[in-house]
Amino acid sequence: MELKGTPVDHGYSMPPEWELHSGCWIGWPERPDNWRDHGVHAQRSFANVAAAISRFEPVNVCASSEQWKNARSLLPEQIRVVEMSMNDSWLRDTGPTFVVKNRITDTENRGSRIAGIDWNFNGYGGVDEGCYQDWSLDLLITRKVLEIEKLPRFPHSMILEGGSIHVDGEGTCLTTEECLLNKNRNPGLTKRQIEDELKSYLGVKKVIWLPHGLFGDNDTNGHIDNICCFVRPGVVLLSWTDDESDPQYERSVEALSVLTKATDAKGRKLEIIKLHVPGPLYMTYEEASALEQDGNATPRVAGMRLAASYVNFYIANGAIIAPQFGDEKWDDEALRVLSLAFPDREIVGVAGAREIVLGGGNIHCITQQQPSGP
Ligand code: KQY
Repeated sequence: MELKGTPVDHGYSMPPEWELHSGCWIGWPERPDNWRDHGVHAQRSFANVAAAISRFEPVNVCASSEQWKNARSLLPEQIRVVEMSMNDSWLRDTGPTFVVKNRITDTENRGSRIAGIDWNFNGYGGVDEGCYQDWSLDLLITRKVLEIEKLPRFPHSMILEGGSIHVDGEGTCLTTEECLLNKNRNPGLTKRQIEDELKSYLGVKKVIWLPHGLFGDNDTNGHIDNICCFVRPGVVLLSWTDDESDPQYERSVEALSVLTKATDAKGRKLEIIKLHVPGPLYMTYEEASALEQDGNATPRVAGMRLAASYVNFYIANGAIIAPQFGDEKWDDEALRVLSLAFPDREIVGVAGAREIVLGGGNIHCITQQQPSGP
C-alpha cells in the first residue's frame, strides 16, 4: 500500500539500528563482473554473515531464481530464503529504510506501526558514473520486501542509498557531502533541500555533514557507513588511521575536526571513538582476473584500494556482527574497541569479509534491519 505525504506527516521516524529488530534482510551475490568466480567465495561470506545474525534475530535472504537452491543449501535451516531478482545484492541500499510510529498514545493512529521508505536509486551514480548500467530490478526490491511483509510504502523521487545515512533516534542524522551532494545523485536539489527531505522522511531535526567518506570508497562516493556511525546518542565511531602517509589519514583528520566541532540535535557535543582501518588492502591480480568484466559494470582492477573499514558492522539484537579481514594486527584491535563501545552486546567477528569488500562494501552494506516497532 502506498501512503501519500511524508513519513513525518503520518507520525513515523527512522529508529536507530540498536533498537529491537523483528528481522534482517540480506541479498545474495552472483553477478560475475562484481563477484569473482561467479560469486562462490562471496556467497560463503554472505552465508557466514547471515548465519551469525540468525543466532540473534530472524534473517531473510533474497536470492534470484537461478540461485535460490544454491543459497538454500548454503544457509542454515532457520534462515528464510525468498526468491527475488536483483541487479546486485546490497539490501542496505536497495531495501526499504524502515520507519516506525512512536506515538502509541495517539488514538487516531490505527495504521501499521512500521512502514518503509522506497527511495529512488540510480546504480550509485547513473549510467556514466555508477557501478552498473541496469538497476531496473534493484528499483523493485523495496516494494517486494514491503509487499511480503504487508507494510505500507512511502515512495520518494530523491536518489538515496541506505548506506549513506545513519541516525541516532534522537533527531540527528549523519551523512557525507561527497555522496549526498554528488551531482551524480540529485543534481537538481540544494544541500538545504536534501536536508529538508531527510527531516521529513527520517524524522530528524539536524544533519551532521562529513565532507568525505572513506578513501577508496569510489563505488558509493563515500557512504557514511564506511567512515562513521553512531554507537548511541552522543557517541560515534570514526574510521581512523595512524599512518600519516595513508590518504585515509587526511580524511579521518578532516572528519574528526567536523565531529569535534559538531553538536547533535539535542545540543550535545559528540564523544568520538577511533576505530583503526585494516591494511591498507588492495585487490590482487588473481582476484581481478577471476572477474568476468563485459562493460556492464565499472571495471574492478588489480591494485585498486579496497574500501575496507571496521565501522561497516551490523547491530543485531544483542550483538555486533563485525567484519574480519584476516589482518593480524587490526582485526583483533577492532573487536577490542567494539567490545568497549558496546559492553552489553556480544561481539561476533565474521571471517572472510575480504570477499565482500572486493565487491565494494561490507557487512552493513549487505544487511537491512527491520525494526520491531513500538
Ligand atoms: O557499500 C555499499 N553500500 C554498496 C557498494 C556497491 C558496490 C557495487 N559494486
